[in-house]
Amino acid sequence: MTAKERAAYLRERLFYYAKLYYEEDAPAISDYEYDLLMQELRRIEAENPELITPDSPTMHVGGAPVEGFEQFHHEVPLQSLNDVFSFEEVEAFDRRVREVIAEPAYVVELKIDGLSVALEYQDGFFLRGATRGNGEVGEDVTQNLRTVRSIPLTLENVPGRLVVRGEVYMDHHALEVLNQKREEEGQPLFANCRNAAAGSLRQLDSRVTASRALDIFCFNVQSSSDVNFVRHSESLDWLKAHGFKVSPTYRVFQNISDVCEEIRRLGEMRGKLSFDIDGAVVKVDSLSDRELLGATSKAPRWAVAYKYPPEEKATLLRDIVVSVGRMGTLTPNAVLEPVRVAGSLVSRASLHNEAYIREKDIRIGDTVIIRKAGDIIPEVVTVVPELRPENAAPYAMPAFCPVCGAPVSRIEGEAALRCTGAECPAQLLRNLEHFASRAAMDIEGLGEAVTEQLMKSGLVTSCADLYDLRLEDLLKLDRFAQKSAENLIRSIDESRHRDLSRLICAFGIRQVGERAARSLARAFGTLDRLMSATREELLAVEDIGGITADCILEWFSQEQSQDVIARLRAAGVNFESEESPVDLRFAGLTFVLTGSLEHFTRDKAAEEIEKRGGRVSGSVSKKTSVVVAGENAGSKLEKARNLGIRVMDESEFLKTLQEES
Ligand code: 0OX
Repeated sequence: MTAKERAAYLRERLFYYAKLYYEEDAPAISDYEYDLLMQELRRIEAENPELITPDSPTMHVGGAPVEGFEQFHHEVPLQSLNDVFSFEEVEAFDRRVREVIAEPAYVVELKIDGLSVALEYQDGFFLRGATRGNGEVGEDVTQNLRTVRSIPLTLENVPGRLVVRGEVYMDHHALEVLNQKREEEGQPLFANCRNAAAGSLRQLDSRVTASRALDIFCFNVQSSSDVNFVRHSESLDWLKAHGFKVSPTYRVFQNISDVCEEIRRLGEMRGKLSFDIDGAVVKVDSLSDRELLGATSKAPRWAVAYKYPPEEKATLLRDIVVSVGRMGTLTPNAVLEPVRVAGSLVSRASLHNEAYIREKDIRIGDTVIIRKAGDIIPEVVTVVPELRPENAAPYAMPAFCPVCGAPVSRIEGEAALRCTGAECPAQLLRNLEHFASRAAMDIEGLGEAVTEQLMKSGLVTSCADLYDLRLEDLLKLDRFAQKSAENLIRSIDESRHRDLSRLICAFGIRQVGERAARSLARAFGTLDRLMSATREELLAVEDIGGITADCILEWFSQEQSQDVIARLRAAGVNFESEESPVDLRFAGLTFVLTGSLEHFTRDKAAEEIEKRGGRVSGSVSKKTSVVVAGENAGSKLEKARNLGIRVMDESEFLKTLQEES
C-alpha cells in the first residue's frame, strides 16, 4: 500500500469511528486504538505534506454536535491534547519545551475518561454549561449539568465571570448499578463508564440525567474576569478552595524523569481507582510559559496526554462454550472467573476461532490474561504457562453443532467453522435478533428471550412471520400479558415504516452493515431497483467493493430471500428510501476528456461524471466507453475513432448530463 492509499484508508476509518463516537455514542474501537490510527495519519501527512487534504481528520478536533440541543459557542475554545504512547515521546516533549523555557515545571494529572464540559458562572451563579463538541461549538446541556451534584450551583467570593472546564464521568459502582437496572428492564447495557456518562449527559429529558449518578472532576480555569493566576497548580488549589471537585492527584515536578516516574505510579494506581482513566496529562505549570509556547491549530504545545495501553488482568479460564452466529459460524467463548477490567466485571471473553485457541494454546483450567479490545469486548491475550494444571488437555472444537447437532465444516480459506444445518435454530435466532436490532428494524421488546420464545412456540420461523403475529397468539404465551403483547404488536407494526436502509441492513447480507446499507438505499432508492442492480451498478456505489457486490447478488438470487421479500411486501413493509436516489447512469462507464471544453474545466467535467457513477481516465484504450471531445481535440480523438469508441461533443455531453436520470 502506498502512503497515499494508507492515508486515505486511515482517513476513512477515522471519520467512521469519530462519527460513531461523537454522534452516536457508540464507539467501535478504543480511544487508544483511535489515537494510534490518528498518530499514524499525522506522521504520514508530516512526511508527505502533499497528501494533506483540507478535510483530513487531523485538521479537526472532535466531531459535530448532534440535533436536539442548542449549539453553544465556547468563549475560550476547549483545546484537545496531543497524545504520546512512550516515555521517549514524553522526553521529546520536554526537549521541545526546553527550547523555549529554560526551567519548566510540570503538573501531572490523571486523564479522566468521561466527557469534557465547560461551566459558566456569573456573579457566583451557575449560568450555563456545555459539552466540548468540536472544541469551538458544543451542545448546551445546562439543565442536565444542574443535576450533577458535585457541580456547585452557587459560589462565594468568585470573580463576576468564571468559566471552568472539567470532565463529567460515571464511576464503576454507578455503572454497575445502572447496567443491572437496565438488564432487568431489557434495555441495552452501556459498554463502559464513558459511554454511560456521555449517554446520560446528552439526555433530552434532564430527569433521566438526574437519575444517573454522574460526577465531575474540574481541571482548568478557562477564563476569569478578575483573578489572575500565575500557575496552573495554583488555579487548581483555588478551584478546590471554592468548592469544585478537582482531580484527586495533581503534583508539580521540575524534571522529566520525575514526571515519567509519576506517570508510571499513576498507571499502577489505575486498577485501584473507582473510575476510569485513559491516561495521564503532563502540563507546563506556569501560565506565562504557556503563552510563550503557544499552540498549534490542534492542541497546545505546553501539554501532552500519555496514553496507557489497555488494562490487562489475570483470571481463571473455567470453561469454553461454543456459540453459533447468524451465518452459522461457531465461536468459542471463554467462561472466566469474574474479574474487573477497564471499568466492568468480566466473566466471558471471545476466543474468536479454533486457530486463535491453537496458536495461544489456551486450555480449560489455564490462568489467562485478559483485556478489553476496543475498551469494550473482552478478549484473552495469552495464558500464564507456569500456572497450568497438570491435567489440562489441548482444546478441540466440536465436530457437531452444539445447537442443532448438524456436522460442522470449515469454509475453504477461512479460520471459522460453520454449522451446516440448513435450519439451525441458533442461526435463525441470531438472524431474527439482528432483524429486530436497533441498527436494523428497531423493534422494541423483541430481545433474545422473547425471540427465543416465539421460535420455540413455532409462531416465528422467519422474519416475515413477525408481521403475521396476532395479539391472541402472543397472549397464549407465558411471558405475555395484555399490555406487553399489545406493545410488541405495536412495535412490529411501526417497523413496517422504517427506511429502506434499515431493511437492507436487517436482511443480514454478508458484508452489508449499516454503512453499506445506507449507501445502497441512497443509491437505488427502492428495494426493487436494488434487486435488479447489476454488479457494475453495485460497484459504482460508495463503500461497495467486489466482495460485497458478490454477496449482495448471491443473497438476492436465493429463493429463500425472494420468498421473504415477497412476504414482507405483502405485509406492507416499506421498500423505499427517504433519501432521493443517486444518479448512477454512468455506472461502469469510463470516460476520456480531450480538447478544450467551453462550459467546464476538466476537473468540473470529471466531477460531473464521477457524481453519476462513471470513471475518468487519461488515455484512450479498448476499455474506454466514451470520449468527450472539445475544441481542437487531437490524437485521443483520432485513436477513439480508430477503435470505434463512442465520441460525444461538448453539447451532447451537456445534454446527457441534463437529462433526467
Ligand atoms: C482529563 C483532562 C482533559 C486543558 C488544555 C488542553 C487539554 N480528561 O482529565 N484535558 C485536560 O487538559 C486540557 N486535562 C485533563 N485532566
